[in-house]
Amino acid sequence: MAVDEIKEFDAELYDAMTGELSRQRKSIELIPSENFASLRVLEASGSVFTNKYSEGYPGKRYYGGNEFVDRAERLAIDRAKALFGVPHANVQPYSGSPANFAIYFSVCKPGDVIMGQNLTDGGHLTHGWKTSESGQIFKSVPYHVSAEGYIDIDEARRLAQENRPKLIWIGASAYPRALPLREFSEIADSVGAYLVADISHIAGLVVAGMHESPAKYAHIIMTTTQKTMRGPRGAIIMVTDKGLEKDPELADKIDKTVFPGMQGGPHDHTTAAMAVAFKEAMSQEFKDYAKQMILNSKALAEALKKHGFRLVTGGTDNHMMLVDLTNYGKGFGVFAQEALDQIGITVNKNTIPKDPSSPFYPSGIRIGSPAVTTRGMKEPEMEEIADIMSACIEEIKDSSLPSGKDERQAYIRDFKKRIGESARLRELGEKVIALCDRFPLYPGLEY
Ligand code: DSN
Repeated sequence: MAVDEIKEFDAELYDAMTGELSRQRKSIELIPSENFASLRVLEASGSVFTNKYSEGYPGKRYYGGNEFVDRAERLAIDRAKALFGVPHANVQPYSGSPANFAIYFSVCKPGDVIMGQNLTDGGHLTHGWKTSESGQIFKSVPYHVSAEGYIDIDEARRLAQENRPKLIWIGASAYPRALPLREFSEIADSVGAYLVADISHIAGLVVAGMHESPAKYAHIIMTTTQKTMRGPRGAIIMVTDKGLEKDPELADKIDKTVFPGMQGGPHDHTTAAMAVAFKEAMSQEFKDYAKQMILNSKALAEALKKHGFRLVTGGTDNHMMLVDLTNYGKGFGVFAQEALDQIGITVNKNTIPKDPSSPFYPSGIRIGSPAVTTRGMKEPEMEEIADIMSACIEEIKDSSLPSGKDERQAYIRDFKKRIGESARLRELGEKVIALCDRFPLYPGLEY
């Protein structure tokens, strides 16, 4: 997969592309929603399917010349149905957020009550957060996690009884434990709500049997395909048997909302890449990958705990964990993210339950194992990563977020300058590169 044409034609973009490839190769990627797609997936994403318009669905298109697109889309649909054990799949949503809005507009009307996990408790923006249209078009009644970080099922049950939502989300962006699917299905059924499982984070675990499947509990399942599924950037919406029992027209409603309700031509190159990723996800190799992802996540969690870090809920059942840094000070997640970035460990700052600070200056970081596991790293490397992270945090432990807004910005500017000059962080950065070099990424790929 050479990019010689770009190299010849556009030196500036070529420079950005080589920079990004080198960044990915030389850093430890711990953002739990990121991964490394296979060269096969990248080839399909960059294929001639980019050129085609195919509004409609296989066999029912508004444009000619779709016989090969139809084949690709049918492959993606059939493989998604087989992987997730569902009777219907729509593989056209451009991404997770538009997919979630397509679900809303298939089963809800503006002003209807919806329930989702609160954003600062680990939920997703589109599950009803106030700055998302989902929190403005619908009446959002969020549920929360307990002080220990587990979903507060009793609160969710009470809120559902009191508010009679039309739709309830189960699924999160920052939740390190198994989803209480059976409990949420009982809650949704008791008030006649649609239960929608947004499994964007855990889909790869679900298809490999490493997390319980929502297929028998939820009416609708949505997942993005680029996270633990290791596919292209896109999303799919599935209707379960339970969903069709509740509303035999549900699949049709979803399809009509996606197209022509909300989207025009599907991204056929992404559909093709999904087909490849789904075929990969059917393999024993993928099952082994998912198993190792969890072993690595647990090993990283244990190693961090040995270094004295507090993890929300005390650990993890899945591919991710939330590190609570409140003992270093309010908003310390900002410093941790910057300093780790400086040494080549990529994480994201994240709120922790009952965060004393704000989502922009949160007190924790969110980390996970999908990408490092794809690189081939195992439990011993998780311990090495925890050692490096601990040494990095130790180096910046005296940093503290001022309370005034202007002072904060000046302090963070100065902090970045200081970490850029730190000999200790430079030394840790060299360790990161040495570790990465032992696990080559895309060997043979030349930009
Ligand atoms: N941005 C994704 C994540 O990082 O979890 C969710 O949309």
